[in-house]
Amino acid sequence: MKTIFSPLHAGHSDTLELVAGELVPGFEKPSRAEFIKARVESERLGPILPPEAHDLSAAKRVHAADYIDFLPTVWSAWEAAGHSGPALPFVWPTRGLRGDVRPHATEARLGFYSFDGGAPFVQGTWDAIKSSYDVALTAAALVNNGERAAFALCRPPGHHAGSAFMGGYCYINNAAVAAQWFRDQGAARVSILDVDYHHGNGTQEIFYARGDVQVLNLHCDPLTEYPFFLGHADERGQDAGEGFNHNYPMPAGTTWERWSAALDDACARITDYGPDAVIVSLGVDTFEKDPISEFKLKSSDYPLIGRRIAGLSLPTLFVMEGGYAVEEIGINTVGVLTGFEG
Ligand code: SP5
Ligand code: ZN
Repeated sequence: MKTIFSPLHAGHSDTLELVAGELVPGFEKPSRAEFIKARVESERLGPILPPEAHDLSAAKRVHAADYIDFLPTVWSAWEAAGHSGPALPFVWPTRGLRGDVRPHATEARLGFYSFDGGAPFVQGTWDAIKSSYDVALTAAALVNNGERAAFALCRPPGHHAGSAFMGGYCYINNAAVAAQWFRDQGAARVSILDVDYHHGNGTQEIFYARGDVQVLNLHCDPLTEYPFFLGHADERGQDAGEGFNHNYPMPAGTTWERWSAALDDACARITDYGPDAVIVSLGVDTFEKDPISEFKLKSSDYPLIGRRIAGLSLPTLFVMEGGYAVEEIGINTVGVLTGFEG
């Protein structure tokens, strides 16, 4: 399997996030991608290739144009406003406030285009976002051109980003962009299987009223876990999308036995749906040693995930999402991919 990777991810570094009342170094850090790349090399998964540059038209097929146009402007506007540390929002247009008037101040626009304070900007952030998008589209093209599978080693991740909001370390929803791109290349139906520990709220929001992209999410119950405000089992899609969204919320402490039963059910639904391609939002923060998560999957479980997905016998694009146990992130991620290859 080919891997697409860009070194430009590394400019998105030295971020901060608010955890339990304290600003702490961001869990979503450059070493994540470097450990995965090193494991792709040591396991000889296949060639590692650079992305091709794309314009932003594919991003604007799933995101609002004004949102996408805002992203490259953030850092320079933040600096011009006299700040030097990471750009983070602190105020949001929640219920009872005006969400229809776009403010001028950058700190307010950050809140306008986000659902949390978990998507910081530093100097290299836009170039990293853009490279991650290019990585996803370049890997998607490999699959569209007949490869059985490809690995988009995206950083930053994407599945929390919705049509007009960032959050949870995510800015452009790489998996959603790729799904729409497959549709635009002629695929009739596409499935997105999100195995990240956190609910992929952005992906769900983007496709919620559509029947041409099936979305399946395995995650920790939002009653107790981030992103808290979406991801319940009764969210099944609406209008033309009714019945095409499937959530599998599971409790903290979930191990392979329960998690793999959900995976089996999701895979059976994919087979019933009959897509032309499947996109795996590949987070490995389900790992027992993940520093921000509460599931208990073991490194030996990850190849079994890949094996089960291979059993779908569908063209498959793996898109990197979360996973914060950096020492094992390469082992677990590449474990899925080598398990897929059998
Ligand atoms: C892509 C992805 O996995 N995004 C996850 C964003 C999670 N943001 C909330 C982090 C909360 C961290 N809580 C730390 C608890 C430490 N015990
Ligand atoms: Zn996650």
